[in-house]
Amino acid sequence: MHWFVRFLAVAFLLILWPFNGFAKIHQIQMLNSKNKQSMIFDPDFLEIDVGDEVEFVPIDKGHNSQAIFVPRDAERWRGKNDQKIRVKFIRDGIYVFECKNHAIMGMIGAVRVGEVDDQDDELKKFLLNYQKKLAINKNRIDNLLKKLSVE
Ligand SMILES: [Cu+2]
Repeated sequence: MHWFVRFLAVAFLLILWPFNGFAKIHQIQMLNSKNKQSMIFDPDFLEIDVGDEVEFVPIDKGHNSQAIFVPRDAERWRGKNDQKIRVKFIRDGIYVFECKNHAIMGMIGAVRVGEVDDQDDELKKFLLNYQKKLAINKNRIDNLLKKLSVE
């Protein structure tokens, strides 16, 4: 490659670097079952960078993804049943989501975006209240608290 073309290519990449040209797209599947667990997001927890996107993929029918706890001033999302939706996270913090049809069965997950304080009493309180409403799979909330390290 001519040196000047190479120079332009490198300069172009350096200019793009701080923007979201390199943001990743992650996937979370919505499943009826996996490893003897029923009605589950897979994975149910992700750590991503600010600017990344998460695509919720309805592998099985009868699920949706909707935000139920988001950082202050962050936008919520509400997917329809059987809808594949992609959410872009532009604000750091912890986001919790559920499938409305199987919330009572603990079909819930979380995304940690960017740098977050480990202690978040509001989030912990929210999840412990949520846990009380579950008919089964209460241990999923304990696992989520562990992954979020806010127990
Ligand atoms: Cu569901």
